[in-house]
Amino acid sequence: MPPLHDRRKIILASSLGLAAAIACTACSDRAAPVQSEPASVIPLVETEWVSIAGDCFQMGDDRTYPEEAPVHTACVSDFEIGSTEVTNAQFAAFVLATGYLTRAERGWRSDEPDGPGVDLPPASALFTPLAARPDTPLSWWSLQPGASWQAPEGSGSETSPNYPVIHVTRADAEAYATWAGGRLPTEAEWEYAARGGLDGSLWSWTEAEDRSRDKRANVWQGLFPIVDEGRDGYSGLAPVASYPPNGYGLYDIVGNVWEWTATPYAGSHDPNARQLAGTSGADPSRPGIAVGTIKGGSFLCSTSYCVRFRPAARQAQDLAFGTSHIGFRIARSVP
Ligand SMILES: [Ca+2]
Ligand SMILES: [Ca+2]
Repeated sequence: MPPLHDRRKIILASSLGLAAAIACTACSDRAAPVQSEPASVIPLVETEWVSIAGDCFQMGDDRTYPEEAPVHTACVSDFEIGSTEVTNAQFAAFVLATGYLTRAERGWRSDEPDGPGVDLPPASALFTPLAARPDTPLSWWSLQPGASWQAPEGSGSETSPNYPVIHVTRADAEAYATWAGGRLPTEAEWEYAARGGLDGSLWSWTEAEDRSRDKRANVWQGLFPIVDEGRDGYSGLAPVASYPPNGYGLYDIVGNVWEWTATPYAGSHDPNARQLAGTSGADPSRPGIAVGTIKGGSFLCSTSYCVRFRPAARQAQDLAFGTSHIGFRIARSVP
């Protein structure tokens, strides 16, 4: 079988139609971006599954942030996981088949369970570098009306088929996963897969490879959150599989977009924290908010602010909202 990069050049009639469909949902009367893109970025719509042999491993990290500790033994069964983050083209196939509307497209009513408790119009959280927002020096996140997976920066903005889908909640991701014949990975499955066979490593690559980090993952270079120098080739999102895979053949397992897992967030790996988290999750800094665990960091991760583009890194995310730097990949169990 040819490598993924070559297989992505295969123009499938179905993917071309879906790519054109998603392009048109975002740009209405403008030309579909896929029509002018080279064949190398024509997306595959089907999931490229990677088989992971189950094992026990050392999960977590005691060398970095406290929420990643303590290192402990975790075990996973055999499973399969998508080689890339779910793309807009893949998500478009789901939407076309089911008519699904994401939470960002629906907004919230104040009386809906598990919501923010107030009426909110369709919107999603959008990052804007401070250099572009001198009027709001203390915040680089805002709730952008009209922002969704189809219009990532708000009404009228455009996206591309081969970019990771963003502005999705965990429930949105779970709906896609179920339709695609899978589920979200657990945090343990995700972390084991992200390590790529490098048990105990700080990175999803070797220490030697870390010397060429700018070629390994899409993160932020420069002073966060002012200016992203883009020395890794991209300021902001990158098309999936733009960087080398890890040892298990997984692309962008760190960087590009954070990825939802099925695991409720706990403040650390301490058993007491896990028990406190229950099924709704618990973030000690925001008690009472239902939170899930996201993994892998994003294009916003920077050594000057947040070194979370590592397998052990983890973060809480409000289940009610997506953002412009969170996507997901799917997994499935092996019978
Ligand atoms: Ca980058
Ligand atoms: Ca990622």
